[in-house]
Amino acid sequence: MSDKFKRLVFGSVLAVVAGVVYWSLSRPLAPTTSGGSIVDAEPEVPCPPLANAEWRAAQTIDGVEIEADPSCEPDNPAVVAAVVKGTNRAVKALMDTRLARDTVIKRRNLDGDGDPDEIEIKLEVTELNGFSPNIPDPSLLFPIAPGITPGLWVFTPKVRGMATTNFLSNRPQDLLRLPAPVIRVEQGDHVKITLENTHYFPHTIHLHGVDHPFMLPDGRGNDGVPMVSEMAVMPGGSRTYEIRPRQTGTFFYHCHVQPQSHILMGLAGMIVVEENRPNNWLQTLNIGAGRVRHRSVASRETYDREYDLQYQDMDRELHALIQKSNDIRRTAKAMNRDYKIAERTAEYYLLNGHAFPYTLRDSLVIVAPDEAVKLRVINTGSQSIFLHPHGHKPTVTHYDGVRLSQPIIRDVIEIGPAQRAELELHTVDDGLNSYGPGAWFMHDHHEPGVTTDGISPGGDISLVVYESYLREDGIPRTVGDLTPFFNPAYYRGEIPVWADMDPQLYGDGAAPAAGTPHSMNSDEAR
Ligand SMILES: [Cu+2]
Repeated sequence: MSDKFKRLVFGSVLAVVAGVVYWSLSRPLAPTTSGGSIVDAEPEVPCPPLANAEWRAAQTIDGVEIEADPSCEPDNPAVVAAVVKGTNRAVKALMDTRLARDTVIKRRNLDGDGDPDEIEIKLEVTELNGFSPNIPDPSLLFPIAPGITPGLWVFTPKVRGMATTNFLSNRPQDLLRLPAPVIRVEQGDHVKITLENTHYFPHTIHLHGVDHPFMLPDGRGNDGVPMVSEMAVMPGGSRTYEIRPRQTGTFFYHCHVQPQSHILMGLAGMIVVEENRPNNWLQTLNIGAGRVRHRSVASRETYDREYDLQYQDMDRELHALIQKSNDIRRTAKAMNRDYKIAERTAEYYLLNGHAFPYTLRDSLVIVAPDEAVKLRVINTGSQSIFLHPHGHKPTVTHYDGVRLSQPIIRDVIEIGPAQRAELELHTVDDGLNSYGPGAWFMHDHHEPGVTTDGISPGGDISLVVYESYLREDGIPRTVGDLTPFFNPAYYRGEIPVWADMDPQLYGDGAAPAAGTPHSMNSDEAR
């Protein structure tokens, strides 16, 4: 290659790079509906067009069978495949994810039954909606509802590459979200869970309800309680917790450093110990909880579908503390000395990391008639929930991972902080288990739980929705239009309720601006 040609190529590359840099710096960061940018679009559409619509279909990736998920925001099936096979084995699927090569390592089959029993899991700590004085908006913007962005800490799977969706966006990539991933292991597995502390505060992992030794044979602490079993994992440090669980069930993992703030900030997730079965390749992580798309052998023996449901409540005041300063000494003081948890009031109520209406995108319980559906429910908040699925009376089979000697059938199930309930939802239309197909509300009957900062409908509202009541985009087919709630202005209290049903009676006197959503029944009123 001649020198002149090299200079020409180099000059052209330089010009293109300079052009891209100039374009990106001068370009206004226009709001978009997904993968978006600095500020939220308002109003939004209920289900932004899915870039990867094929993610919804049942499929087989790298030999891993993945169930269909017709919801608006299904999980990336390549992530499911990678965590089923192990990120050290699923080389092909791994390329379509941002998981690290060592996020879920699966090694030897110890009991000779066709599945790996040595499992290593690596978790990090991610701050969402954090703040830096150098940037006008939160970094890793994760709205829990339209326009609502409390500061959060969450256990996330170890990832590779950028934390954002792309270099123009401040939206986190899909694996970095609330809640912490559901962990699934098999009874008797040799499990190592490593916390790599990628955060500026000390943290630990306590495995609540899961059978684990207090100390490991080499003297390392294993209970996750700082100053008692071990010292906390400092920023940049790591610790490996080891379990060989003898009992099955639905359990809880959480940080035990300053738990009154760290658990509530989001460092809390579900861990499930599944029954040992031959060829039982488990979906080791369920990102964002919700539908389990590769279920255990035991689940497939008994149930038609399975969902993981994590409820939590949040005090706006606590979550704002990490958005006020970039000085970790000030933040530590504000959070651990000045904040009075006994005066706490929760304004936000979440199911699987989102409040209504975002729960409609990824946290519906989608069913069909005459099915048995397994629901694993955990409450990682600080108030009891009183879970009520309209149109159904589920059977409670387990509390805190222990099977009840006598199952209980109820239509309101109380679940206190840290407690777990396992439910069977039978969709047989017999007037007891189910009243028949529909798009049935499912919510916390403790009334604040259906609000977001006092505004209804919000909170942890979701639906038990039969497939025949689902639109093509995965949003429930309802009598009224739910679009008005996909708008930050609604949760700022700027939109009068019922105004479109009768603008004279309920409007604020101003003619609605073109394109402004008003109420549930906008189509009927016109
Ligand atoms: Cu912590």
